[in-house]
Amino acid sequence: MKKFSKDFIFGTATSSYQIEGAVAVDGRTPSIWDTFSRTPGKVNGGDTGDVACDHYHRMEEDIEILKTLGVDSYRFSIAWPRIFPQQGQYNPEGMAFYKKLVNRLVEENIQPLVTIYHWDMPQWADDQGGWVNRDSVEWFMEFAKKCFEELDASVAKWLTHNEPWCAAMLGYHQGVHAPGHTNLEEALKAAHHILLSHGKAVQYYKDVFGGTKDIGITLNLSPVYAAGENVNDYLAANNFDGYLNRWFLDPLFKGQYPIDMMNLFSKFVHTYDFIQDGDLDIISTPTDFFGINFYNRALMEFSAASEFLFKPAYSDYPKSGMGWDISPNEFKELIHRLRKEYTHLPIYITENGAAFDDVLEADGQVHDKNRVDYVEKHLTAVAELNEEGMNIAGYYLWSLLDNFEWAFGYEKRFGIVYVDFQTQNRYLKDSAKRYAEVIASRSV
Ligand code: GBH
Repeated sequence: MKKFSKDFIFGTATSSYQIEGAVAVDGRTPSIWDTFSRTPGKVNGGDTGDVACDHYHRMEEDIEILKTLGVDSYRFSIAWPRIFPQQGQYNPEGMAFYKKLVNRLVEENIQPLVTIYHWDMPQWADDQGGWVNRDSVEWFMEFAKKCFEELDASVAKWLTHNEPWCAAMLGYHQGVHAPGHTNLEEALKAAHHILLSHGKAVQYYKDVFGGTKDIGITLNLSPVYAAGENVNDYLAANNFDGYLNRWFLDPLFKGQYPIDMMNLFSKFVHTYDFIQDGDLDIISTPTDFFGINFYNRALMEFSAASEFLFKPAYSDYPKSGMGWDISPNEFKELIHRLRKEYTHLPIYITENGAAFDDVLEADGQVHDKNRVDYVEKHLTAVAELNEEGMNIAGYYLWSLLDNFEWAFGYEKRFGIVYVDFQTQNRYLKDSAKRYAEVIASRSV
């Protein structure tokens, strides 16, 4: 049995577009995900976030579930097009929803961890180039400032961005997320402007706004391994590590982009002039903590045919329902590497969890033993890391509810609470009951 300290933060996480629904309510305008999901062929089954978990209308019920779980904290994000439905037009009605949410959480002694941006950029911003346009930094700042002004008093911690790699690379390079472009130069610009908007928001929060809460950013990180012992596979692994991890870690913590990757990408990029003097100083502005979303390790092999010489290799590891390797040991190696090469900041695991094919029984039970195992293994790893002095300050299970899993629609279920999307009834899965026990006993 592993023990957690009394200050360790147990939480669950969600994001606005994935759970809220109510996409045209109280002045909200479309986001890039409304547009993308309504474009035929982009999302599995043609699913959209139009209704999702209808959380916008069921906030109270969902807070009751958080109380049943006994979480210390709840992580959610703010829908930008509710706050600025049009450029320069602040919408207090949209903000009212989040004010109510943070106030209710505080009343229930649940600390709000607020993600400012979790991928739902307003369509009006995308119409002007989205994150590829450097003006996006100013658009984001206007949004972030309103969030600070209106919500800071009740918020426990701030995250500027969730997973810039996904927003930039999946959205602008691979085209599998909104806005669905396939252009590396655009993706690198998008990544740069997202990181720059992060640094500016941190500086503004601390120096101008005078905020006293902790503020940070969350990256999705996967430790990368070479499939074989040969030098080509090591090259592939290095390149994938650069593409996924170092392209974001290095500017944030070392104030520079990895030069090997700049070199590799340069075939597809006309100029790096979008990286202006002083930008990297802003991007590397110190934060108070570091957020990591961890799901899986990556195993790569050499591929002469692929643009960056890597491709995923066959792995005999057990898999989650996404086909991702279940790899708690490699999670520990990732944290060791971060401690050695990047940062001593407190680390929060801001997402960890797994999709599986859940079955809702006639009696309302969901026996998701595989998810219980997954969570126990990763929480055990967290506890072991803390025994080694790695300072993991908290853990947020992804996700509170089954929800809109981006390009996979509603087919993939990550929740510890089952959502019947026909009735919107919620059912605690076994994993939710187990998590409640872990939290109550502060041990796994
Ligand atoms: C998160 O993204 C999101 O923040 C969240 O909204 C989403 O619902 C949740 O996870 C579940 O998907 O190493 O080649 O196997 C997930 C980010 C990025 C994690 C890609 C898995 C696989 C890359 N994902 N990664 S690979």
